[in-house]
Amino acid sequence: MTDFVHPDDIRLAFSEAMSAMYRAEVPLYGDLLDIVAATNARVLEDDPALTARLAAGGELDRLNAERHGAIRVGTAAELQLMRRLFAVMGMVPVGYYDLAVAGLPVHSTAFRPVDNDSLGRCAFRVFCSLLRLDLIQDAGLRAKAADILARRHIVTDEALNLIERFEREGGLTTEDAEAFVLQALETFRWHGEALVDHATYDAFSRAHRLIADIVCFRGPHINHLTPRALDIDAVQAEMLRRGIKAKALIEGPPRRSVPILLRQTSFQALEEQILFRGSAGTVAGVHTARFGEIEQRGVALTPRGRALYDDLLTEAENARSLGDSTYEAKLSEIFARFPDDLDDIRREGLGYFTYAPTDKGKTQLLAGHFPAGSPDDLIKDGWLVATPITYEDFLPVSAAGIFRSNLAEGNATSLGASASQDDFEAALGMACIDPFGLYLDQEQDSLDALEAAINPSAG
Ligand code: OOG
Ligand code: NI
Repeated sequence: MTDFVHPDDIRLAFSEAMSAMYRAEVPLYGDLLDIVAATNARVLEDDPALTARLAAGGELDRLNAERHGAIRVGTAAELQLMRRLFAVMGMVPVGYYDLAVAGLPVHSTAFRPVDNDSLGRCAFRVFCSLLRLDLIQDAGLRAKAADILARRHIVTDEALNLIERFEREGGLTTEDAEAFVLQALETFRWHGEALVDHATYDAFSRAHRLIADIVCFRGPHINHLTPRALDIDAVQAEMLRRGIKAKALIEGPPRRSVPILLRQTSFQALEEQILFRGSAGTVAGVHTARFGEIEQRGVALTPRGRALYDDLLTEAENARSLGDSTYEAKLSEIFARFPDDLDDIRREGLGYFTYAPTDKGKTQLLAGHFPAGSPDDLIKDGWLVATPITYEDFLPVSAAGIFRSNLAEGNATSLGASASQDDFEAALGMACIDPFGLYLDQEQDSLDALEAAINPSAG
């Protein structure tokens, strides 16, 4: 049998290559990485409990290479190409995010590894949005967009060959995997020349700046790459100290002692020189698409926890227009109703956890005398330890805030379109995996493993 490279290793190599490429394209990103690495090292030193929890969840080693990127594609065919390209790296579509409610003519998924070992190898994710052509009002513009998109090739011929080989043979050799990484990179590279003339760009831009960004270029340039910070407030303070223009507002839940879900903040998009096509050569202009972002991840919430989060966030939403500091104060006040203690979160069924015997419990297990009892009692008596599962996905309201701040858009006005997960999945060529199911499986697997260790004969 041929020796294939593990998809986790291809993803790791690709993630590093993307990071190096983006660092060369956007120097601010290099500063971000440095600040996050220094802050994370300090947080780990100051917080042994957090360090132990991250180690227990297999997250300590992955941290420095952990990041997510975002791309935007124009058609079903392009989305399917992305699905196939990311599959080579063990990344599958998880979650469906409707952004039309927030006034953005796209809907999205995130390609990511799903099992914990793979996440531990390399937690690289790509948030991928698909343009909803049906939301372009003007029929002429709609047709023009479709025409431009139908003619472009966002994946190189060699990348396509390698994707097909992967699908046919079930893997890639070392040589092919290396070639694949280099070829895949081409899809996400920045191109300073637009596919269209300035007038066409302006027309799309007037319809929606996002449409111009998606339709007028050679392909889905990576628009940000986000490192994971362990203390987003500390990173943000350091950015401001260095004179980097951070967005004042952090999207997501407020600062708490137990971080939940995801907190994110982004930095002003770059204004970049673009060459547009002209009747006599090229014409210079500018475009803004790429920006910086950092994030902090917390406990994955159950549907019950998520419903509470959504309710509280909706309640705070009215305060958004009152300015950032009023909003932040209001958000903290409202979120006081969300338990801020790991045991409470677990006991109230708001978050997902894995369960494992403590050292004392392991000794009992080996001796065949593990005490009977509910997980809660066993935890209280020191036989069992619960480790929170980290949220590996995204949040639609936060994503909308990130999109908007970088499009220089004002407040959200819903496009009045219905969420269309069925259409998205038809375009993708498969269903988006339900993230709640993944977290639940992980929790259940840990309980099953415990049960099997307690009753080895029962299996
Ligand atoms: C994607 C914005 C969403 C996030 O972290 O929520 C996102 C985009 O601007 O294309 O990346
Ligand atoms: Ni992002």
